[in-house]
This record gives sequence, structure tokens and C-alpha cells, in this order.
Amino acid sequence: MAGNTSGTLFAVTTFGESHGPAIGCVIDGCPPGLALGEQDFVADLARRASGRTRHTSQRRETDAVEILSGLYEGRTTGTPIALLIRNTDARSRDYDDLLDTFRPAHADYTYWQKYGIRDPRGGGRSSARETTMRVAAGVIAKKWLAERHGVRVRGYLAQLGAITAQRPADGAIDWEAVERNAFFWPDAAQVPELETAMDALRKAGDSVGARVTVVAEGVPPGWGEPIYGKLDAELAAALMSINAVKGVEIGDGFASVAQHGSEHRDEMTPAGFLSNHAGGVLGGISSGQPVICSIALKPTSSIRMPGRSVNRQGEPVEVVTTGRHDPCVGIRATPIAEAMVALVLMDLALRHRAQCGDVGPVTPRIPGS
Ligand code: EPS
Repeated sequence: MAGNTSGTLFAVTTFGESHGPAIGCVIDGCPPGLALGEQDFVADLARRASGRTRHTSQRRETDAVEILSGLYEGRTTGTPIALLIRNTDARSRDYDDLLDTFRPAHADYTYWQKYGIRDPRGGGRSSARETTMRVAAGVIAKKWLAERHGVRVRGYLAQLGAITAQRPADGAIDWEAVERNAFFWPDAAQVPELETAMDALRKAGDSVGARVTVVAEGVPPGWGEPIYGKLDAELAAALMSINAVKGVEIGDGFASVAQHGSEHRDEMTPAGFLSNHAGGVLGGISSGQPVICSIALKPTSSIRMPGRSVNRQGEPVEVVTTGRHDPCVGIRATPIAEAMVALVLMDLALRHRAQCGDVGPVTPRIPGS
């Protein structure tokens, strides 16, 4: 396979380039009978879209989804669902200078070395524009997971550069606060600090990294296919496939290195788990605790500060990227990360049902912490 498909039983194939006529996806394996309409996509696509605040790329797309197949009278039929979004605000002249040169830290160089041909306009296929279709497919997965299993997948921006989100002593996330600001930030009091940092960054022509955390609540025990289809392995692969992601953590992740077993283990009582260091995954299978994962996004490579690179002839050049870019791609990554988690959970839910659907409850379910 050429790497454009995610999932086994709920398989999503995306296609299209940032400055081509359209982007789209084909979703194969969606169960029949799910109520679906174009209006279902509006909210999540708006959460991901550029051009909605001064802190993101100023490209303004309508991101209107057309459903081309897979529905009859407002319900999925079990046949492939094809979704299309037309590109309406591409400005390809911004990329004229990049025809012959490679932005340092961008996919420009590796795409060229791999294929020997590349669409430089907007980064072509390597553009974050592709993530629009992940979010669209994720809408279907989120809806099915919520209706069939009561699963809720939500994310927030946990860190922007050196600024870390403050959490109350009990660690609870203020999900309403997350949706009330353009950063998906859980602490409203810190938002002015983020605005100031982003304004300074934009003025300097530089970029910065970020950390996004996703929490999936209501996942029952049993999802995940050991050995090579573990829930955490599939999450890591799916999240790592998002543009600019350089790290994935499940639960305490790399902080586990400095922990002792007596601290890390999530003790169990009939009344519930006493902690959730594991991030809801034990042995690659969901435990019934909230599934928690985080991603590290690198600073955007398209920046106005001059940098050294080479051209197609291998000669030294100086690169300055102008145009409409995100100084922090992490700001728009929350809905994308949520979508990838939802796609993995739905795929593994269907795979669990296929093999183990007859097993049923064997031990009373322990509530998550
Ligand atoms: C992107 C570069 C910019 C962003 C784009 C992602 O593209 P352009 O120069 O065409 O405006 O605007 O983001 C989107 C278009 C989007 O919908 O997210 C990149 O290099 O990844």
C-alpha cells in the first residue's frame, strides 16, 4: 500500500493536494444505519480551520463537505462513504520561490528525494490541509462511538512553547473553557499570556512547538489487538502520522522512566482504579479507564527568518518563507488529534466485535479513576 490509508475494518483513505481542485476521503467499512448529514461536519471542521483568528494561517477555506456516496435517506448504507471538500482559497504564487529550493525541516526535501517530482504549491500532499479529511472522517467515528458505546473523545492544548496549562489540584479539565478560546486551552486566565506570546512570535517571524492531550472517556475494557495491533501501538502510529508530530505519549509516557512500580501501578478496588498512570491501556488492551494520550508537535518549518538550505542542484541557498503560515501548528491540532484517536478506537471496536463479540462480561467492570 502507498501509505494513504488508515485502519483495517474502518478504513479511511484520503486524497488531494493543498492547491489542487479538492481534497477528499473514502471511508470503507462504516456500519450501516448511522444517521449522517453534511451539517454533522460543520462544527469540527470549523474548530480545525485556518483564518479564524490572527494566530493561525490567514488562508480562508469554506471547508464545506459534499457527501458523494454511502448514504440513503440520511443513513449510512454500509457502502463506501466518499467525502469531498473543494479548495477555494489557494494562493500558489506564494510558492514560486520554492520550486527550486527546499525549506529546512520541511518535507520538501524528502518528497523530492523519494519521488523525483513534487507539487510545491502549498506543500502539495504534505500540507496540513490534508488533515481536514482526517477531521471529517473522525466526525463519523466520534458519532458512532458516542451512539454505540457512549465514548467521548476530547482534547486540549496542554503546552505552547514554554507555557504549560495550569490544572486544578484534582487535575480536572475545564472542557467548557477549552471550547471558549481559539487555543483549546483549559485555563481561561492564561489566554492573554498566550495571545501576547503568539503576537511576539508572529512579529519575529518565528514559530514554536506545542503539546496536545486527548482524553477518550467511556471506552469499555477489551479494545486492542495484541500483539501487533495493540491499542497504544495503533494510537502511536495514527498520532505520529499527523503533520509535525515528533513524539507520542500514552498515559504518563516518558515520565514513567523516573517512576517506581509502586507509584506507576494503578491499583484496583471494586470501587474503581485508584489512579491512571497507564493512560487506560494495559497489555495493549483498553482497561475501562479513560484513554489518555499526548503528542509533541514541532515548530512549523515555514518561517520568515532566513535559513540555510540547498537547491535542486545541491547548491547552497538562503530560504525565507513568506505567505500564509501557522506560527504554531499545535494551535489547530487538537481536533486533528481527537479525530485520529476516534478513528483508531472505532477500528479497534469493530475488530474486537468481530473476534470477541460473543465473550460478554466476565468480571464486573471496575470504574475508571
Ligand atoms: C500549510 C501551509 C499553508 C496553510 C495550510 C497548511 O498553506 P497555504 O500557503 O496554501 O495557505 O494555510 O493550512 C491549510 C490550508 C488548512 O486548511 O489547514 C502547510 O504547509 O502545511
